[in-house]
Parts: sequence; structure tokens; C-alpha cells
Amino acid sequence: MVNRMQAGVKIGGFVVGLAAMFGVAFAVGSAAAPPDSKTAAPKPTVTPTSDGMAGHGETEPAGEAEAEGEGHGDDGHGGAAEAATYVSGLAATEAGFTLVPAQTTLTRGPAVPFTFTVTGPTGKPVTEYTKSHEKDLHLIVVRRDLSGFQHVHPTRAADGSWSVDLDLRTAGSWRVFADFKPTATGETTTLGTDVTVAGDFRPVPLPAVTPKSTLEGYDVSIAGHAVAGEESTLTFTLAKNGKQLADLQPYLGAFGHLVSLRASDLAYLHTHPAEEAHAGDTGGPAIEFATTFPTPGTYRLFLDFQHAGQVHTAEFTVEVTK
Ligand SMILES: [Cu+2]
Repeated sequence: MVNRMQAGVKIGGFVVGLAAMFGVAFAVGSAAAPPDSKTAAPKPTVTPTSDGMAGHGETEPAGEAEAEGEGHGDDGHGGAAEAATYVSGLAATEAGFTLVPAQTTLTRGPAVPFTFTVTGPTGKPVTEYTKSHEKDLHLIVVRRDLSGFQHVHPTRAADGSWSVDLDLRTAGSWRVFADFKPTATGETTTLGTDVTVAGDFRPVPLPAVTPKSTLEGYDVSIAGHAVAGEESTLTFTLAKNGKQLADLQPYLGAFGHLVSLRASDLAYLHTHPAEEAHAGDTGGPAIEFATTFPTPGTYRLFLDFQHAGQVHTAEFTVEVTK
């Protein structure tokens, strides 16, 4: 990991390209190598709600998210342990790519213009991206105390600069993650940096661990047992006004998008259900994710889902065990 970053920064695109190849090879190997662990009877899960696991009906092996989420972090000589502990989003520069905000101090407000570029190994802004979940770049923004989460899609100008309005109604230090796949490497890359909003900062304590989240008339429950370093299946069950939802809509090619942030340092994981969702499909009430949390500890989970034409985000605090 460290080696790859240094090589990428110092030597540039060729080494990055090689790293990408190793990364892909490892991802394929990691998805294919331990079939036994995937097809073996699932270990018993702790189910915080009585009906949480009922009727999810998911039979697809949940391998894709793991391959996509982990493989890119390995440089070919780390092995499974390193892949399992790889985390992204902690650095503003990685593999020759750098997230460069146009301004690091922003005003407070509900729609604050924010502009940035992603520069590549040559130092110039990247202009060629490969879409992932229907977008060239996903921007995740959250205050460092994990309040104020937002997942937005900036627009790119011809010069490669990205712009979007952010909801920055509260003062403090905000973390900005750019999640994208440069065409040059084909590797999913997540860069993170901080911007500051001036004003009276009032820290929000992290909400307690609970199996339910209520938002905008929706009740979302989480079931499953998150164990560090191994693929953990988390199942979210969605209801509105006491009735389970069977008409979830695809949002950016999936019935749900899950961003998990480690509370201690905001390390970033982004996972999707194994099954893709296409326009016109309906889903629910359960959405299942296979996520590999790198370490034990407290994480904040943000589940984006779409229902009746609106995107909502359910939030959970989860304790990942050893
Ligand atoms: Cu997105």
C-alpha cells in the first residue's frame, strides 16, 4: 500500500498502470480463490430484530462487492491480510491522483458552491473517467463528527474542474470524499480532504448503536453481525408507516448504496448489493450487503435508497467486533 503510493507519486503513470494490473489480478484471485468460505453454510448471525432476516430471499453469492471494494488496495505482495485491512479515503493523494479543493474555507449555508479538481500523475486535472454506478464521480461529504452526511454528483467542466452545491448549514470541519474511477488506471479510487466552515461549532455526539433508524416516515432496521476482517452480511429491512416496502426503486443501478465510515478516523468503505438493479425493477423490503470491515470498532453507516421518486439516507451506528 505504502509502496504503491510512493511508486505512483514518484514514477508516475507507468508504475500506476502496473499497480492497477496487479490490483485487478488480485481482485479476481481474491473473488475466486476461497469459494469454500462463500458457499459454506453461513455462520449464525445475531439478529437484533425479530423479523430482520425474514423473507430477504437473496440467493446470489455476494462476491462482487468484495472484489470491487478490496482488490484495488493491494499492490500484489500483501496477501489476504493486507487486503482485508485496506482502507480508503484517508489520503488526499493516492496512486498519483490528488483531490484539490479550489477553496478550503467555505461559507455557511444550505447551498454553498464547492469546486475542486482531481489531478492525475501528470499534475493536470483528470478529464477521463469511467462511470461507476452511472456517475463519473461520487462526492460524499460529512462533518468530521459524522453529522450532515450527503452524497452528491458534481458536474464537470471542460477543464476538468468539478462543481456542486453543498449543504453546509453548520460550522466545523467537513470531510470531502471523491469516489471515482480514472479511465487511465481503471481502479476505483477514493480521495479525502477537509474543508472548514467558519462559525459557532457545536459538536454532535455519535448516536448510540441501535438496530432501527427512523427518517421521514420510514423505519429501517439492520440485521447481521459485523466481524472485522471477514465478509459480513448486513441486511436492511425497510418499512413505511408500519408496512414493509416492496416497491423500492433502483437508484444509480442498485437498490441501495452503503457508505460506512470508521468513527475514529473516517476511513471509507462503499458497498453495493451483489445484485444490480435496472430501471423498472422493484425491490425490498430487504437489501443485503456484503461488507468487509477492516478493523473492530465503531462505524457510522449511511444507506441511500430510493422510494416514490425520492432518495433517502438511513443512518446507523454499528459496532464491529473482532
Ligand atoms: Cu453517487
